[in-house]
This record gives sequence, C-alpha cells and structure tokens, in this order.
Amino acid sequence: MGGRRTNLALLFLLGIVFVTGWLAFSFYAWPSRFALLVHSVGGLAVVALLPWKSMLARRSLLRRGPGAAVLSGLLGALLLVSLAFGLLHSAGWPDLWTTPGLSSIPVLRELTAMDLHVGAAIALLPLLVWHWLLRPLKPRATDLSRRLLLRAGLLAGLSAATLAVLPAGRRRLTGSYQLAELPVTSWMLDPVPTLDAAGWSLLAGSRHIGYDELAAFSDRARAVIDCTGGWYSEQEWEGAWLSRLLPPAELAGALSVSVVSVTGYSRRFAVDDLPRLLLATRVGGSELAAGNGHPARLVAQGWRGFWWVKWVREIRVEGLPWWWQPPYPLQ
Ligand SMILES: Nc1nc2c(c(=O)[nH]1)N[C@H]1C(S)=C(S)[C@@H](COP(=O)(O)O)O[C@H]1N2
Ligand SMILES: [Mo]
Repeated sequence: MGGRRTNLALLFLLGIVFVTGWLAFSFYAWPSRFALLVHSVGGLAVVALLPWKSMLARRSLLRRGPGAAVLSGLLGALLLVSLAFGLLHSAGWPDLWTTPGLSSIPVLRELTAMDLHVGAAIALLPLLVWHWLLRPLKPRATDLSRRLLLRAGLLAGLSAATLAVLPAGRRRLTGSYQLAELPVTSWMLDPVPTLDAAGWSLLAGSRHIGYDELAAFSDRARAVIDCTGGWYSEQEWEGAWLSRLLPPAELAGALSVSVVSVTGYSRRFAVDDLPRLLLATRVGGSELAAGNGHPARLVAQGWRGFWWVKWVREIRVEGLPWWWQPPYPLQ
C-alpha cells in the first residue's frame, strides 16, 4: 500500500476511534455497544496498519534526524500503550497489574486498563496535531478509487473477524466489568470533601432541607452504576425522588435542574426525568460512606456514573435545556 494512503487511512481510523470512544462513554446500553463495536474494529484496523506505518516512519526518520525521532517515538509509544490496554480491558484483564507482585509502581496500581487506555489516547492527541501540522496530509479526489474501497473493505472485514476470535471478558453492554463492592472514584481529580451531616443542608429550589429531614424519606431503587473507568455495580439505594423534594410551583415553566456538588461538580437533567432521579442517603441499608457521597448523592439509573453527582449541595431549577452543558464534566 502506498505511504500516502496508509497515512490517510490511519488518520481516518484514529478519528473514528476517538469519536466512537467518547460515544461509548455517553450511553448506558445498546448505543454504547454499537459505538464500541466500531471502536474495536477501528482499533484492530490501526493495529493491522502498524507494520506498514513503522516502515514508513523508519524511512522518514532516516531523512529527518533525531529531533523528529523523539516526538515520533513518543507518539508511537503512547499509541501502543493505548492499544495494549484497550486490548487488555476487552480480553478480560481490566486490572491485571494491580495483583500483588505484578506491579511495584503505586500510580499504576491505582489505575484500571480503561484509565490507561484513555489517558494514553488523550496524551497522544497534541502530538498527533503537531505531527499533522508538520507533515500535513489532505485527502484528494484521486485518493478514492475502486481499489482503495476494496482494500478498506478487506481491512474492515479482517479486523471484524479478528475481533470475533479474540478473547473477551464477561461484560455489560458498555464493556464494564461487575464489582460486588461499590468503589470510591472520581471523574477526574475531585477530592473527597470532609462533610459533617449536622452542618450540611440541601437547597432544593428555594427549599432548605436538613439531613434528618432528607434521611426520613425511604424511596428505594435497585440501580446499576456504570463508571466509564470500566466497572459497574448493582446496589440497593434509599433516599428521596427529586420530584418529591422540589416545590411543584417552582417547576412550572422550568426546563431543567442542575444537581450541584459541594465541590462545584454538577450535571443538568431535564425536568421530565425528576421522577426517575433519586437523591440517596443510604446504600445497602447503611449510611453512605464519605467517599461514596455522604451526606447525599444522586442515583441516576440509566445514566453513566459521571451523572451520579456525589456530595450534593443544591438542586437548582433552571430555564435552560438539559443538554446545555459540557457533554462530560470538566473537573
Ligand atoms: N462531586 C463528584 N461527583 C461524582 C464524581 C466526581 O468526580 N465528583 N465522579 C462521578 C463518577 S465518574 C462516578 S463513576 C461516580 C462514582 O461513585 P462512587 O465513588 O460512589 O463509586 O461518582 C460520580 N460523582
Ligand atoms: Mo466514573
């Protein structure tokens, strides 16, 4: 295959896996599975192109010297790390290296295969932009030929067949593995705040609700939290439906509510979803642990984990549509 077309194909595939990766994070069930299918086939097609690409890179590095080699090497290494941990995650080893003895590196032991897969991919993005600025590549009309389409079809078919025979762990539609115990995790770097239930109160619309008043509710939901970190856990939650906490008069004309954490972390939901959203004070019959959102955390059955706001301080009624927010939290 020609160098130009290999590079174009790689650029196109990296675009596909980037978009489908984020799409898979956006959904809770089948749409996530479909996105993952395209994501996996795309990733395997990248693997299939690597021998060609490394030949091209070697040739061009001989021409360009050691400066380019450092950045290209880093780009290549990050790509390999991302691919390797993506494969490990889907093959059934989401945390192989956390087993005692296998890793003596503390940071590595804290991270799942998914964290490393996504982390490496995000880190390589600026390098890819730099690479592209340095060696711009624009598709031409003449790039599209019957032969090329045939080859693209062959590559996709080969990758799909490989996916079918690769080992696969037992997972949810989102690719997450089950955990019996609820772990403590953050979207990014939100630290666990120290909160005293006695000094805490919730602002729901204009209504102040103390901890004891909130804990007196016993609405229940058995719900599955599915973190984009690659795990899910089914628990019995207890608290109050948001529709019962907000004064109905304040909801007239409103479009959405923001669920805001004491840390500033927040997600916005449609008013129509309020009856399905539980503000929990207990899980599995016990008061929430500090790390899991004490005094109160959102239980958003059917939404991915990053919507389950912990350490809730306020439920703010708003006139904005629910989708008027960053698609993923920024903290
Ligand atoms: N305030 C706040 N709430 C948060 C997060 C966060 O970083 N800050 N992380 C979310 C993510 S990504 C997940 S998966 C769940 C994790 O909940 P757990 O720690 O109780 O398992 O909390 C969500 N709620
Ligand atoms: Mo998460």
